Amino acid sequence: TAVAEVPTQRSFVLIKPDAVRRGLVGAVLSRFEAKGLSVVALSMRQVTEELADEHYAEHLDRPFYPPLRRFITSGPSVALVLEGDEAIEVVRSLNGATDGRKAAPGTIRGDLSLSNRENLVHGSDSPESAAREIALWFPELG
Ligand code: RTP
Ligand code: MG
Repeated sequence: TAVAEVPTQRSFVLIKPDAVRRGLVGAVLSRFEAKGLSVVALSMRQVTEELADEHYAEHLDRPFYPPLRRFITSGPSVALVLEGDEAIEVVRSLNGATDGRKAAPGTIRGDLSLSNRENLVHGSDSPESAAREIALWFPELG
């Protein structure tokens, strides 16, 4: 029987304004690179309210969205596209659970965040989300 191929994927990652403010861009990026993921694109961005609303379209009606939008537009972020075997799931496992207080030690959020909002990093949650987010943030990669 044939063994399923491991898919090479691209994931969209955002190193959020709290990480930039805290001087943790290098520490966060190092974890992804040390894992073996490749940087395909990298750009510092000041997220506008319009971009925030597109990026977080699925959360627009949530009660936590207004403070999330204030946070994500509060200073520059670093946008990345990372590539590697099963990159989407690998990035999310490196990121850890959403709430930094509950995220496992050894993960980026578990080691470096104490917040359910200011949790340092975003990673695409599915191949469909990755395609949508990469097209939104890096249309030149399309
Ligand atoms: P992300 O999208 O940033 O990778 O994080 P995630 O999948 O782990 O979490 P998600 O549910 O997509 O939430 C997006 C971001 O919104 C903030 N958040 N605040 N209850 C709250 O106050 C709350 N819940 C989520 C976090 O910044 C989260 O990463
Ligand atoms: Mg999410």
